Amino acid sequence: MNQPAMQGLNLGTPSYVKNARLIAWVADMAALCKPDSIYWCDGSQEEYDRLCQQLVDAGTFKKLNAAKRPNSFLACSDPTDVARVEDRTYICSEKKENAGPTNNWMAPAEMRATLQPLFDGCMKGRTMYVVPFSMGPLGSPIAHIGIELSDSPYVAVNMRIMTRMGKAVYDVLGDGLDGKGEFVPCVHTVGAPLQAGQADVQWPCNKTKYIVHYPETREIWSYGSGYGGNALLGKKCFALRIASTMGQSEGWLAEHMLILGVTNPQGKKYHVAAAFPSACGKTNFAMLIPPAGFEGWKVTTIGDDIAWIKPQANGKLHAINPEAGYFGVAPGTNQLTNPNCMASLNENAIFTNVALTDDGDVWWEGMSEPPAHCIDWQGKDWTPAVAKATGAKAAHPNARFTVAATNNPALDSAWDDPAGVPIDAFIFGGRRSTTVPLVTQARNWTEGVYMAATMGSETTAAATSAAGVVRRDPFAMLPFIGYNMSDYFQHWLNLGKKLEATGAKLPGIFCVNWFRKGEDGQFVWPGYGENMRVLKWMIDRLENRAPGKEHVFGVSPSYNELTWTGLQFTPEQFNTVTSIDKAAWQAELKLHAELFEQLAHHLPTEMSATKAQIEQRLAA
Ligand code: SAT
Ligand code: MN
Repeated sequence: MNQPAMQGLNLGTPSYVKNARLIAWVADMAALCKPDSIYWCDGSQEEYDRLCQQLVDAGTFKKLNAAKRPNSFLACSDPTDVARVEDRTYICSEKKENAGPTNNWMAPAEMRATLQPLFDGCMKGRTMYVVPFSMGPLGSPIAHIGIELSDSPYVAVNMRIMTRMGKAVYDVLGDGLDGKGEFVPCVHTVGAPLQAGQADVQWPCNKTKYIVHYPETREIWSYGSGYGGNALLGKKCFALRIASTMGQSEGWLAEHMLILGVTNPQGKKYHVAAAFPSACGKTNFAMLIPPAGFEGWKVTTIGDDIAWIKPQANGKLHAINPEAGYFGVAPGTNQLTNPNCMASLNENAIFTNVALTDDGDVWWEGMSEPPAHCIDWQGKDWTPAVAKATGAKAAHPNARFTVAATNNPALDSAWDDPAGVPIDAFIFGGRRSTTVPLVTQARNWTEGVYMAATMGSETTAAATSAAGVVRRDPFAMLPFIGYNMSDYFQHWLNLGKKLEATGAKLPGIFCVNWFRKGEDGQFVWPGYGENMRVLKWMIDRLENRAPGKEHVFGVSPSYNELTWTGLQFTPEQFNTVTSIDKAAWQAELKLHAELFEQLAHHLPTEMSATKAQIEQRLAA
């Protein structure tokens, strides 16, 4: 055997792993983290089953009733480790201005000095899993490779669902001698080393947490959390934060967008990429079922959360979903709001922080009638009476499911196509009870970038701040941009110019708001499947079949341009969701001005110029 040994620990490198940089890096990380052993994941079903059983034996997983939910598991986390930690997330670029005013920053050298003692011996008593993964179809020119080292088997099994994980990644990676073989190194530890003989806990983690990105060297280091985007490093850390910086330097886009296909009754297919902040029904939109009156229309899912989009020589933008699974919020998901999602969860699913029913199945708020009794996500007895008296939730509000995209009955046939799909339209959506119309098309690329840059959502009562405050979330990328937000706006503008120069037709850019409220405080637009009516109007616009009505902000439909078959929706109701209130828009523009002040450094002049145009139209 010619495998290198580090401090007595045999790396055990499989013979099919040939990339010298990778092997050296694993050796370095093993020497630092000092795991008891190293395990190289091959991504096989046998391995997945074995690791799940190991998690059951360790008490992290409960196997669900096989008759009700075949081959599915429930994990309940430590109550202090239940969501992404934005205040512990850092972009460590050499210069602070490159992280920009919306990111936490520390100088790389200072961060490395901070992390060094934390990672030293952090995996003692544990196994270090080597998790090879491709973000995007294996070998696709739009895809990229990552390797995650993690001391969490929960991470290893979740990564097998969420990414193309396994041995075949090493074939794409090669030996690295041809100058190719690039990968993003991702190190993750729960930060809970075990002393000899010390028993493990159900959900190891550390109260100190660091989610760290080094954009220049394209590295991710994550310490102290086992949950979601903190630990499944292919997702927000790689596919958005690091990938956005790769896109900036290489001329492509990494976006917080779902991708869907929509096929009309004549068989013509369109592709739409849509960005929404959290709690705006993104998964529902990605799995939309056309309503009555739309017989013959078909909506199919390519992705539910992230899009990587690369311009082609012909000026088209081709998009892939870099992920292979869905890590979605369970509470609120049900048979009425999202039947395709419910069907996706029938088997081979991992649930985290939902409730366990007495018959060994799962339940969450909003799924169905509450069970008479269940065990809540913290292991306590839960009954509707307890909930009424104490407000206790059976499932944590950020409880999640992890399932393969292939579970989705509405999965698009091209979802795994290495060439990606050509994007015809971008949608940007926020949650606003007033001001922003149901749907607006930007008159040009710059106006579209302006819409995306200024999008916002009203905070819900559950959030930390007061309800009703508008939180700006440019491009739904606020927590996910890996560099200066204003440079990102510029990147979008530059791309538009580049596409225009090819003479190709640019994708339409639309802004939507499903959440306008009436005087009674109730939502006016029915949403869900009915959003198809808006989607169809967008397609009519792309085909020059709908003249629309111009207003200060862009172009919106008149009542008769939407198809109303199968829905009772009066012109008065339509007016409530589309009207433009001058005073509200004047106040809105003051908020845009505040945002632009915060982003003043490198803010493209096109942003202030577009704002001035809207102001002029308002004054006219
Ligand atoms: O936990 S994730 O980052 O994967 C999902 C989210 O919080 O948006
Ligand atoms: Mn997301």
